Amino acid sequence: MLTYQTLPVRHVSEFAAAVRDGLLKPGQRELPSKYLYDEVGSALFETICLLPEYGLTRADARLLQEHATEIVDRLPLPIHVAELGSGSGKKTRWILEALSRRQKTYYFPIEISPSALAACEKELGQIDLVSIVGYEQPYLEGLRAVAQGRDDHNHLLVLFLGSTIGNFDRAAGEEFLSELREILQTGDALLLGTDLEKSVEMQLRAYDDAAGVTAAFNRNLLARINRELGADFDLGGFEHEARWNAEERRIEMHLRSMKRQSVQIRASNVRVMLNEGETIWTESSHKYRPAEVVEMAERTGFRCEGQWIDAQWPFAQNLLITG
Ligand code: AVJ
Repeated sequence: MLTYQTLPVRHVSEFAAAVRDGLLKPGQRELPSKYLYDEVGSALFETICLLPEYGLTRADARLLQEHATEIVDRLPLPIHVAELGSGSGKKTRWILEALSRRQKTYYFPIEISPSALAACEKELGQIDLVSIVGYEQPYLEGLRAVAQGRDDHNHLLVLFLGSTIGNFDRAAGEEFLSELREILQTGDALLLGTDLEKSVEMQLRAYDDAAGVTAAFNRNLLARINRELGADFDLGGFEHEARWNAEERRIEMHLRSMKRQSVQIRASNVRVMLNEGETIWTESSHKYRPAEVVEMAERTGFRCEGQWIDAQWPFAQNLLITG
């Protein structure tokens, strides 16, 4: 059974203001990456996960499939499971099945996209001994609601998979972990998926695939702004670019304006002039070193209880326990 704890519909104005601020930013213009994931963007991302160049999701799933029992064996029981960004829920199955062999399990996917929540229910709704309650909220708000609703003898396992943390820059990622820690109690756990550094060629190909799916995913952000904010971006006037920022150790996605052009965004009440060659920065994917994750955990009130690294695609599952 799935019940939605629905918030009032977020206003168009929040999106319009974020687009306005990002496009008017002096120096590098940018758009917040969270807006890449509308219904079309989420479907394109699901397709990215199938691409041979993008090994991240398969590595994430493989680690969970191979080590679910071992991971679950290190958890205090009974335990409820909350997931930040349920996605389609496919990878989560391995953890929920392993847990449900030991206990009746409650699973709380927290996700702002109603379509992703629905997909998750469809994927995971029929596992015996698992009850699903979806929270249609931002991550930490949803997690607070889950934490408040539990009784004291139940621990909480938070899943933050797929290297979603990589969207944050390092300082913000650490701040996020600290805030998350504050919501948890001693002995609660966080299973954190982190994509690891690999060869620059491999990383660039993962974000600039031959079939152009990632390019479509990136351009869809402009299409979405056109659709929802009454803008007139000429999508053909922008080129997808994946860039390795060696100093920050992250892949950046940009949209490069191929010509000098002006764009009007009606709901943002703004017109911007883009120079030929100028870019709009749309997403960052930070890459980590295994030891760095352990240190980050320790600085934010966790200890790393286990780290599993995929042999084919450098990616780590990190089991962090609150101290
Ligand atoms: C969903 C944020 C983990 O950074 O690899 C994939 C998003 N963007 N290809 C990532 C993404 C372009 C993905 N995350």
